[in-house]
Amino acid sequence: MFKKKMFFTLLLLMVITILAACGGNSSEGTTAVSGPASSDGEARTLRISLGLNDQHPLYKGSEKFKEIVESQTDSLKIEIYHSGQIADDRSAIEMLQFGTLDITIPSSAPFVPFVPEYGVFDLPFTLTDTEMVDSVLQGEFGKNLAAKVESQGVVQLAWWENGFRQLTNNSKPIKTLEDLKGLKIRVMENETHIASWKALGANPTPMAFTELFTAMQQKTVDGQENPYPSILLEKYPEVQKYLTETNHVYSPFLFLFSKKVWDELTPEQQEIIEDAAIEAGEYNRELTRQTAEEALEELKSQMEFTEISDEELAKFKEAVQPVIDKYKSQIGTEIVDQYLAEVEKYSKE
Ligand code: KDG
Repeated sequence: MFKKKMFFTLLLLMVITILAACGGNSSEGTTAVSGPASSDGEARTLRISLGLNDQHPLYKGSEKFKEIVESQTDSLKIEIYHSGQIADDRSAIEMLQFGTLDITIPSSAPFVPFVPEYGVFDLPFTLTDTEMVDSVLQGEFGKNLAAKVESQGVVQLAWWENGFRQLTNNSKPIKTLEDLKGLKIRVMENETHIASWKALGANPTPMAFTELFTAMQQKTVDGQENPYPSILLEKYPEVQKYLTETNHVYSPFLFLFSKKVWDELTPEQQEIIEDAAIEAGEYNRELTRQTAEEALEELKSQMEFTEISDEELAKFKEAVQPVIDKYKSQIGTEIVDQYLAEVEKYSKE
């Protein structure tokens, strides 16, 4: 009898040990990449996932964020993973929701399936210059919008900048709406972007950013659209001949933090991180704008550059107006009206 009891006790102990050992790997099946809570005085490691490479102002801004945080506390360490090493934008956002990743800074477009109101930024030809961008995003509108995301298991700490998006392709110079007919263009995984390029006569293919360069190299697509810094620093002239200035959409970057991880931090740690995200965001925006100007000059020497005349641009805007009307309700009529009012207000100033 005693031997039997001993046997079962030992068995129980073994099961508990095995279960404890498995606890480290996240139940969601993804490898836990969020740093352990620091109970033993060890610094907690926070990992940032980025889609762009380490030459981009997004990475430079993240380095600034790391520098500020680590200069203010020994309790936090920041590790930056660029070029989609950990995940593409959508998967990275999902990992934040699970708490298996701490920070990601995607464009707003891949975030729309999570919070539809962010679709306001996908409405073409609304934001037209960086001063307008700052007055809309750094003002009440931006603050109120960012406050809507916590229900999705993330916290938005700041607005960083991707920039005004431009068109590249490998087939022909684009000067007119007619030139876009049938052009196979990679777009972000976002319904409004797909509908906009269809309305312009092109043939849009939604795809994760991490797959884009290969798709152009293998001619799965003819072209793509991104801001000048990404076009230059991700080396698109190696696989694209033609560059067209369209400024068709402004893409903000969202500094997103896992709500699960956020709630585990101390109020002091939260304050340091939030202030650093805002300060590094200012640095990122300035650097991105400077880089955009320099990149355009460099790209003009590497690609055939064309611009769209005001007359043709009016045709572009007319062609996408039905898309704005159609997606207004899907994004949310109230938030779209507020957004367009902010844009209008600025245009009148
Ligand atoms: O992480 C950065 C990417 O989110 C960003 O570059 C996405 O603009 C983007 C695109 O074209 O997918």
